[in-house]
Amino acid sequence: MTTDAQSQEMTDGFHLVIDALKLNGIDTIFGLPGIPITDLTRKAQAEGMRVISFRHEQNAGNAAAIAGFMTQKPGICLTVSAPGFLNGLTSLANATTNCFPMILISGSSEREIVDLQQGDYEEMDQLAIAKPLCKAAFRVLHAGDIGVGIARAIRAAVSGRPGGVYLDLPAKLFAQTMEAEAGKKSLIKVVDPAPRQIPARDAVQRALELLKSAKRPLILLGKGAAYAQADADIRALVEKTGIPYLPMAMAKGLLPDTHEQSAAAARSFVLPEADVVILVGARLNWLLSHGKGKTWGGKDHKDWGGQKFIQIDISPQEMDSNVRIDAPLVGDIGSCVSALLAAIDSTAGSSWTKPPADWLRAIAERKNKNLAKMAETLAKDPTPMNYHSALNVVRDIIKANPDAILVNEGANALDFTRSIVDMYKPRKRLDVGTWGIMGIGMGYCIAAAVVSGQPVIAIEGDSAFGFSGMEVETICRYNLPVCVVIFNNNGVYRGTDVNLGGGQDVAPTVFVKGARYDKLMEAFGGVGVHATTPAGLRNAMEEAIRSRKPTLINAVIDETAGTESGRITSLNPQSARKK
Ligand code: FYN
Ligand code: ADP
Repeated sequence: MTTDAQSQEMTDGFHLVIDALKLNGIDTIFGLPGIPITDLTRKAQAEGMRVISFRHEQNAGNAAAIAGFMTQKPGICLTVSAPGFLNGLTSLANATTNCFPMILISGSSEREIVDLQQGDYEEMDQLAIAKPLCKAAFRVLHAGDIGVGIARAIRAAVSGRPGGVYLDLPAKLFAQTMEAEAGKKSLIKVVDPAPRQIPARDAVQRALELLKSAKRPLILLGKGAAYAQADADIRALVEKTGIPYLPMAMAKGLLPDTHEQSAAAARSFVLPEADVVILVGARLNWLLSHGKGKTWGGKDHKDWGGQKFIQIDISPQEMDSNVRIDAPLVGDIGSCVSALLAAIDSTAGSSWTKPPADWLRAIAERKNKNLAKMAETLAKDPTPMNYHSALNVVRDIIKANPDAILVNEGANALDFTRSIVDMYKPRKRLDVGTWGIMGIGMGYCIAAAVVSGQPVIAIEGDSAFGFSGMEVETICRYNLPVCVVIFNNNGVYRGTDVNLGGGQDVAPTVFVKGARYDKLMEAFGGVGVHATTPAGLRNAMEEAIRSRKPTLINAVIDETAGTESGRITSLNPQSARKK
């Protein structure tokens, strides 16, 4: 067998993988070359695919996952065997947890040696390890099966509830040759990879009846609603019914955050007060206090608040996962929302009764109070700069550039940005998601810029940035319009902790004081800015958007600003002993 299929009539594993991806409209690979997939990255580029090469596989995987979220096509991450595969695995698990479609393709070592545990180069039973962390996992042993393998991976990633898929490609496969004609015939162009799932008529009716009985209804939009790209129908549902809505973090902008029906600024008021809640692509997990407890008006942390739920979700098993779902509406969000709209039209015509005025008034009061309080805080200009005065700038920049994509991670840097920076368009806010994961920053930025061509702004805690910081080289290499703003307060949460043991080492949460992250960007030819005032930050961000040059702004924040774990302090156990 030759290692390089020169003959016109022959093809090989390398080309079949590329042809199968291209046949299915996949034009980008996020990865990191090395044994045994180096030639695959080269040949993919030669065949016209965009190959974005990273410095660490986890970042490539995060890029693939968020590309999947943004496009509804599985994002592809390509890695080498064992260690490269493991580095990519965190992002595969994170994609699965967040319901983002991605395919992790890893090269692997010789099966017969791996299975006998004879000590191969990068020996590992990757398929077995990947299985519990993803939606599906496949291995292809014969070139003639590559078409089926990739078709199965695509379907598994995007159909039903989207998620991560692992595809194991042993080194020997790539060099396998077969006749080009037979190879071509073996490929599959997947027809209707994510079939619509129409909700049952009686389920729609049940949801409608429950909705009609509501006195204090609320719509909760989650990132599943953002993923579904049913923007117009979701907006119509909100506006036609007049029901106040609350966006989860990555659903911000599905309707503009400035929409008068947004109850985001009255969150802790509407959750316990609502009587009927429509969940649209949002799970009742920890981010929603599991649908019960004090957040929802219950007496203690396990007590049901009395809400009735209509849940729109593609996964039937999601229903009743935490509390009773009175009206499950199972199907894809586009189909469910349009069915609900049609049912509203046919039963109520133009006479749909809007929610009671006292409910809307109470929300408006609470919301306006919070907005006024926020406006007051944002107007202050303290020295040193703090989260609020810095984010006031970011808020203006996003308002002036609503197509820009905002990537956000950290603890306080995440929580303050979420509530201060309004989003105006769908799928423009990309953040730490279901796990609250740190490290998605630069991977998400790179994919967002590559996929959309729009400017990307990352608001990063200084700790969060560290997980993917080396990818600023990647950002420079591909000359991407990414502006990274690091809120630098010298440590995890803040920079003021002391060593309780009294030794020479700084406390575990403290970093080098006065670090100049901007120099990191300059090292690779990008623009670095050291900003200590809102005016300096504003100038630098405006220039970054205008020039589209890779930019990193080291925004120096008061090192005492910020609280431990941000707004989720309650999840962080503290020792009862004093020392
Ligand atoms: C929201 N709020 C606002 C606005 N938007 N006030 C004024 N103006 C605007 N635009 C108010 C809102 O009503 C809340 O006040 C408060 O701001 C916070 O809003 P938020 O963020 O929506 O609510 P909350 O309670 O923080 O949400 C809970 C949560 C969230 C769990 C969904 O904290 C979250 O998504 N956390 C993710 C944390 C994470 O993953 N961290 C990474 C790991 S950090 P009140 O209504 O007065 O309460 C590792 O340490
Ligand atoms: P959030 O964190 O914003 O609350 P989650 O990730 O918890 O959002 O929930 C997203 C939900 O959306 C998941 O339960 C998932 O099954 C569902 N989902 C994703 N895509 C679709 C779709 N196209 N149609 C219906 N449901 C979807």
